[in-house]
Amino acid sequence: MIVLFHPRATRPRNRRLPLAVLALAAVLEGREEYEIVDGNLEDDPTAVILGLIDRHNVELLGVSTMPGPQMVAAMETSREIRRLRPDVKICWGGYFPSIYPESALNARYVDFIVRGQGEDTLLELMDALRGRRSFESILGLSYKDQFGLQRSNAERPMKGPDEFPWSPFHRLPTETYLRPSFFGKRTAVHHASIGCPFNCSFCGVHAAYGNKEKMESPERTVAILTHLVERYGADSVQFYDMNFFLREDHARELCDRMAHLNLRWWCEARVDIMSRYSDETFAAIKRAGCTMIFFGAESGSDWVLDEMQKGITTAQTLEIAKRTYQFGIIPEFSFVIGNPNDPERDTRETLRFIRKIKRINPDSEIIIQHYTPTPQTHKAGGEMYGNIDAKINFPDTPAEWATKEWMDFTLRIDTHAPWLKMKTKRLIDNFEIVVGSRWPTVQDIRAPQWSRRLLKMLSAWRYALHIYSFPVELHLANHLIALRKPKRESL
Ligand code: B12
Repeated sequence: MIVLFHPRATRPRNRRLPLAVLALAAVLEGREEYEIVDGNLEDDPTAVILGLIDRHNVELLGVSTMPGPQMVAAMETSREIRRLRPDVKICWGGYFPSIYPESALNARYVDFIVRGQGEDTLLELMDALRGRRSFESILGLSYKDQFGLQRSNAERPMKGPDEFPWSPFHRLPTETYLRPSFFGKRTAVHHASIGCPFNCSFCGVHAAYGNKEKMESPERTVAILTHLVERYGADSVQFYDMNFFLREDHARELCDRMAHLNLRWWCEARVDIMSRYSDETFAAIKRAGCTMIFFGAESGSDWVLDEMQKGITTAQTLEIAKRTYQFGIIPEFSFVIGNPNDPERDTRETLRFIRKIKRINPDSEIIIQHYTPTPQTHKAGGEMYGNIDAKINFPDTPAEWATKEWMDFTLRIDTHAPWLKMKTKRLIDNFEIVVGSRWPTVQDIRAPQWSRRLLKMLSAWRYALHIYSFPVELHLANHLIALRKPKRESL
């Protein structure tokens, strides 16, 4: 038996379908005996895994892990299983081992790591474990040889979603994953494409997927959505693709085909691509139920966008702010502030730019993040954005990644960036709370109306007068609101 483990990545009330293990389960279905254990559902997943090991012949524990708290949960369970059942082989896959392969493999309790797309690699690994092929012949696999030395095989070329079977939703209590959100009472998640063809030098996606994107056929996307609607009652969906709208003809066809499902949905897109779309396509997107689109606007300075190799301009972002307003779609603009070469200028210009966006489209949701470097070792000549490779030493082991300092880094709470003066960091954080109070996010469905009114009232003068420092009253108000929010979700 294979146990696919998805360690806890979020609070139970925010749980989503664990797409990574479902994608792996799809290729195991009907060929291998397997079980999925989801840490977002189970109180004690380690005990559940131990129970499975005791009742079955478990040949492999496959652990899916993203950087962040999910990696810590992966580490704790893997360590415990290795201590109590040392014969079970453990394989890590997902974004953490794909971006930091050596660090993951340095753990004594990790025998194999799968970099990038995992379906075929997992099947081939099972063959190798059963002595039917060699480990060195498996693309995308890193492992320890008989002398304990790390071996890393070549990358595996990526396949498109249509080349794999559908996720076996029946192997999970799928209905319990459709949670209330701003988009509906029962929000599902789906990935309608994989990979990203762009080269942004702050992003971790190429480490897992190179620089290609492969799209699912519109027929298949609609068939899966129809299944989620008819079988599980989904009324809304979040598309987790890196670029949902890569091609206009594809977007148009998909939107026309899915309109009858009456779903309200969210997706991620690029401002350069969508600013070239026609009004008819925007209207079709809106008709199909698109409610909100996430855009990586990243900066209010074109010189910063160039340094990031982002491939967009600030003019395109403003254009999108305008057009989404015209078509009644909420844009969610995300910013990565703190250019290592001139963080002060980047911050000044970006805050000014965000104010401009709000003037054009006050409905815009604003997400502010501190620049958190991610290794670009998988790209030819890949240097991290800001040329800071020499200034940062990433941890060598999962245990070091799990320390408070590196968790704060991963979660973008405090990156300890040597180029960011405390004064500038504070300005970014203070601006974030002022703008977030002046326009509280519509996505917090548990926030009562009074709390929105209170935050708007308290922050209006600060925003109007550009006074962001010491927003103590806003911190207090947010704290109070968090305490008073209903514990159980309701719409
Ligand atoms: C959904 C999602 C989340 C969800 C939860 C995901 C979950 N696992 O439950 C939430 C919202 C909780 C989340 C949170 C965070 N996320 Co997130 N998230 C994503 C997102 C949008 C989709 C991931 C996904 O489901 N992909 C679909 C599956 C099918 O693909 P996959 O995960 O790559 O799995 C394949 C392979 O990796 C491999 N594989 C995976 N696991 C395994 C296991 C085995 C055994 C094997 C063999 C293979 C294998 O095979 C799978 C099938 O091919 C990605 C961006 C993206 N579009 O990919 C970001 C992404 C993974 N997140 C990211 C980050 C940074 C975070 C946060 C740290 C953000 C923050 N500041 O808080 C947090 C940390 C969360 C935590 N607790 O650890 C980054 C990671 C890269 C990086 N820069 O470090 C990404 C890439 C976004 C980005 N562009 O920066 N996230």
